[in-house]
Amino acid sequence: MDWLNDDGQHSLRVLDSLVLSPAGWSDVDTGGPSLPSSDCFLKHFYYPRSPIHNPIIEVTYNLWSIFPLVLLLETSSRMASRLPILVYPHPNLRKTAKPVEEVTPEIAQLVDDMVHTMYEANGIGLAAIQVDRPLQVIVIDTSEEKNSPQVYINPEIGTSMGSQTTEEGCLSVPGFYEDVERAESIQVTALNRNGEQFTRDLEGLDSVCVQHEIDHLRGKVFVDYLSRIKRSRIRKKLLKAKAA
Ligand code: QAP
Ligand code: CO
Repeated sequence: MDWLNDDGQHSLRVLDSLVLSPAGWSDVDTGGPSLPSSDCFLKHFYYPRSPIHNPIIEVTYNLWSIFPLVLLLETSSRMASRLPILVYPHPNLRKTAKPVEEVTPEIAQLVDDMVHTMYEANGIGLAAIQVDRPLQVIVIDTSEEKNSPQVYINPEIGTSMGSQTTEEGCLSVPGFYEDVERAESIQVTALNRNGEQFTRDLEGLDSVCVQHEIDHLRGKVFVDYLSRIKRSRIRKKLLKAKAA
């Protein structure tokens, strides 16, 4: 929570929602290097790539002037972490994911970590199984700008219609892409990050991506749709790459 920066000064990362609380700090979100205080000033300002994460502000401060802020920080959640992704044929990719009983702050943190991990790995979808958490949680973002994360907890496909063939990849099968045939459109019911139920009609890439991720929750990987010969070639190459 508190560490020394290069100059040996104390430095803090502050969630912007908290910065609004102390009097006179509300102009911080303009991003300028202009925090108006004699013993505390804005050092650095940036937005992480995931919009559902809070913007981070780093301030250099006088220990005593920041004291009320330190108390607020103790109740806040930590920054999103990049989680290690299991690579095929890791046996844990074959587990069956358990339903989430309640969307607790820990589950919300897992969601944030997964979105962050997906963006860092340049993915468009990630299931909790892939980060070795066998829970029914998936995140996707098929937008061009990578600013529209979608969260599906305990997802269930109601109806599905038509078919489409898409070249798929998988963060757990790095470097391999193959055509897979799936339903064209689906209706999915799930919980969001706030634990609220929703139903959505998906088509195109969103539909493919959610179907691919729901497969992960059942221990299924897209290579299972390929011929045995293609699958064993991929398996061999990834095992070899792991050993190297
Ligand atoms: C599932 O997969 C998906 O090999 C998500 O080197 C993919 O995000 C559904 C990725 C395509 C539908 C169509 C794969 C990134 C990302 C790699 C991914 C790689 C870097 C895969
Ligand atoms: Co995948």
